[in-house]
Amino acid sequence: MTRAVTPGSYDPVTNGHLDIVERAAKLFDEVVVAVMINKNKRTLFSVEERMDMLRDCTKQWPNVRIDSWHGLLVDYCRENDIQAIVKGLRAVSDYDYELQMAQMNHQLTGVDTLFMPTNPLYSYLASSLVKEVATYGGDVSSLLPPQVEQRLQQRLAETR
Ligand code: COD
Repeated sequence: MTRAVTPGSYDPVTNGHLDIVERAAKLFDEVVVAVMINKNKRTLFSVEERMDMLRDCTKQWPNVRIDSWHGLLVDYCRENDIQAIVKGLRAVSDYDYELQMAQMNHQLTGVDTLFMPTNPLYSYLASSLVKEVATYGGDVSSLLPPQVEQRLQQRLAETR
């Protein structure tokens, strides 16, 4: 069985993330979307909330499942028999850091990283930008699934 992971913070999941997950799900028998827990990073949504949204947005793909992990991604891959890490590349600016991580991860355990060019529709899209635009009342409805946008607007209203 071929198995890949698409790791990220997913705070919250965007249409850019989902495009990569959908395409990965066509290439691998199973794709695990792993919410990576970084205690030093402040997030708008809890891990459970981010996983909930991901479950809801990926339920149409039967070979996709959602998980979370605290620690090194390579350890997650080893423990879960995952052969590949799939990452979306938006721009050259992503490449330097992603290449460095891919090489480090390969050096640590031999796991390979596959880069997928982003769909040009989403090449400017990042969770952090979506949150910033939404905070100041900008329209983000085309960037997120509707149920995620609703939860984002709710959360921002609670924190105002
Ligand atoms: N189009 C296409 N792909 C996209 C888009 C978009 N618009 N937006 C995001 N993506 C993809 C990218 O591949 C990105 O890497 C991934 O989705 C996740 O994005 P985010 O923003 O949710 O998550 P990040 O960038 O905060 O995630 C970084 C990781 C958590 C993956 C990374 O830090 C990690 O692997 N940490 C685990 C600890 C570890 O092993 N550290 C050592 C690394 S060598």
